[in-house]
Amino acid sequence: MIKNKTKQRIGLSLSLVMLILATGWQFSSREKKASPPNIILINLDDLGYGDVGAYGATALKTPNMDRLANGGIRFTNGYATSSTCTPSRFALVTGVYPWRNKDAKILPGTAPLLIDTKQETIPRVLKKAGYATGVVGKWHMGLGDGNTDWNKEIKPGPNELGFDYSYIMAATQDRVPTVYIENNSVVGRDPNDPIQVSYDKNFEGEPTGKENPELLKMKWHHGHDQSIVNGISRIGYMKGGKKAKWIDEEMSDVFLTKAQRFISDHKSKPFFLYYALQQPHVPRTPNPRFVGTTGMGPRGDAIAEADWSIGELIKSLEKESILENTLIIFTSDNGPVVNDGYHDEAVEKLGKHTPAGPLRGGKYSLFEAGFRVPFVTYWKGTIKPAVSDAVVCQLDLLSSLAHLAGQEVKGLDSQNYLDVFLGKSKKGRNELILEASSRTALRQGDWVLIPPYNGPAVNKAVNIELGNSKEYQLYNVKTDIGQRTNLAQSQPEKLKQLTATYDQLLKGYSKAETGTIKLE
Ligand code: NG6
Ligand code: CA
Repeated sequence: MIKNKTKQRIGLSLSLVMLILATGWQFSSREKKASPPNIILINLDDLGYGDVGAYGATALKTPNMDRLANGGIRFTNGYATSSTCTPSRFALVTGVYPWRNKDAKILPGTAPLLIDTKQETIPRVLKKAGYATGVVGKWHMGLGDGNTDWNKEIKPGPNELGFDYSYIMAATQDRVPTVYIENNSVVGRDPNDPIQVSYDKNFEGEPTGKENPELLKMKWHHGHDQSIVNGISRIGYMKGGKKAKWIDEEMSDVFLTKAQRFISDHKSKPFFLYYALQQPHVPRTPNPRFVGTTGMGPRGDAIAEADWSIGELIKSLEKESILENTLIIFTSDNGPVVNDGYHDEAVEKLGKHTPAGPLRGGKYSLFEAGFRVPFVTYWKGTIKPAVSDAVVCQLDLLSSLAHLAGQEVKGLDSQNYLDVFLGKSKKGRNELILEASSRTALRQGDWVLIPPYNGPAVNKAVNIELGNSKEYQLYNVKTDIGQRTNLAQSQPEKLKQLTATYDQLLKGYSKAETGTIKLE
């Protein structure tokens, strides 16, 4: 009897425990589903459409970029909004077309913050959804109010735009100040060795690349002949901050470590990490571990280094068991350039490699290679591997990611294409305005219209066709990806149609308030 009762009791409590466990499990799995994924936005600097194995590169190996591209959706028509950095990044972060902001041009290191602190941004909208937000790497969207004292708090910056954490370089690797800035403050600043920065004139007694070529380990080709840091002359003048100056060859590891730290610090709640690698922008300074590994000189070696870093980042996610709960977006801010101002053997050792792949032009250009870039979405276990020909643009990440996190955004150029980014639809953008140094072009369907522009056909210093012509240019980029045949003469109806759309779009925009869109 007693035995039986005990048995019954044990049975009862066992089933209770199981019930609790079961409902508890159900609850937590439901919770898991309801909570949006981590998001990592990997943005390279000047990586070309043809620089990645999965996009056709054979002379250069990019196994980790390929892992993302082949295990996720590889977009063949993925665009940055612009063929240079600042406007491209401005549009990415704000969801506003860069040509609407007259200041969205390649910025010096002393430029004030380009984005209004009341502006909607990806980190801000994700923060509203409970995300921890961080940026590590290249910033190049201005900092401070224009009168920055680099020895004090540098405000406003990323932390005033919705990023909880920031570890950045102010502008580019080839521009002063050559220091890291963590949460608005120069890392390693020293009151006894204050930092001074100028883009107008040199500080007395400081050597420059122009006057002291004997101090250089990498010679400048055009521009880049001002202050010398680590044997490399830069754009702009800088004095002081000896302890704070970065060592170029360590930069990739520094950014990777900060990115990994951010991930491990925030693994238990959804996080958004904007990981903005500096490669393969000039000066190309791969760590000695990568020097000579590609046979292509520093440009190839820097890409190999970036690829390795991406692999390490994926490993961190695996180690924390969060890879399957993380959406990774991999892309580049603009197209490729081989010689961008230093003698670094990029031209001599290029061999058969084609950084732009089949596309015409490159960085700075209104032709496709300026802004059509590697573009991949990867989410292990959720996104089915595929190749998508849908037209997608970085401009639309803000709305799409907001949607993913259950947020709505209004009044921006950014549109919601989440289904396309997740591979549920192949219906991308029908119309997209593209920008190159304040000139604009239209992509509509399979067609590209480039209106007439004055200016040189080729930028001789970098050896890139800019897309300028006295004539209208019309290309079918589906049948003629290399933009070899201008159909403006032979397809007058198409030309008329695209010109009308282009005029209408731009007219619509000029009526709207230009520049920033303020939040209520
Ligand atoms: C150009 C620089 C180039 C690069 C570019 C910005 C010269 C001659 N050229 O002005 O080297 O720094 O600006 O690149 O100075 S971007 O990827 O940040 O847009
Ligand atoms: Ca760039």
